[in-house]
Amino acid sequence: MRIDIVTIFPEFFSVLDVSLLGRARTDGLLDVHVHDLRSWTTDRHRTVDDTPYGGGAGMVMKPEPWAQALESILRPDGSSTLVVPTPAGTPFKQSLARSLAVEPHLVFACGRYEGIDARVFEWAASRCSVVELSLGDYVLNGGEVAAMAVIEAVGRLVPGVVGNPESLVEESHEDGLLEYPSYTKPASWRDIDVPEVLLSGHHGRVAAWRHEQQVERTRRVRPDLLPDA
Ligand code: 6GU
Repeated sequence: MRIDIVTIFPEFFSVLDVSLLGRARTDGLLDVHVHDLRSWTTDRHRTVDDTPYGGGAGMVMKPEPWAQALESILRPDGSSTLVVPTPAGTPFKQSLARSLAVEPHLVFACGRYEGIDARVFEWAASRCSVVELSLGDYVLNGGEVAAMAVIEAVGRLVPGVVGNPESLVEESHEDGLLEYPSYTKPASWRDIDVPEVLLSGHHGRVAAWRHEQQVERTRRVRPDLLPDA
């Protein structure tokens, strides 16, 4: 999978060099390119923002540097997906991560300030798929940290990135429920014992207990997930 990221803070993305995703990049599974939006400006001050029409606080990102950037990055055959992290976007869920993971080319547009001139997405819609997504109901200063979260969630679903594909299926959200609690040795630690059933070696009873724990935990902390699960 090819991933391009456009940002005014390319240095944010140094974390993509480490851990599982860093390995996936050196293995050639993820081809990640980070671009500085300012390289598509033409004025002496490399201006990327301006005051909002209609007034109000904050600054808006100018459309032309974005159009120049996207014209040089989007594939001419329309096969690219433009991912725009914004608190005004559709909620990012595991299901959306799964659909993005099968795309050949993701382009992340990381906005700062009060966002990007809305005409950019209208203009881009005839050239690629556009997905505006939000991580949740809170506000970040810009799209960079959100893009990183999306790249990690999507990247680990690309075949070969996670060594044991079985570890992808028994996770929180994959079956619509939260994960069951996990334990390792020793069986008794600081007077707290691992639940007896996990020591029984009885696979059916272990599976039933884990499912029960998933349902109970989901009911307690995320009752909103139960109808779909
Ligand atoms: Cl995707 N972007 C920004 N800027 N803030 C957010 C967000 C995204 N998701 C939650 N808050």
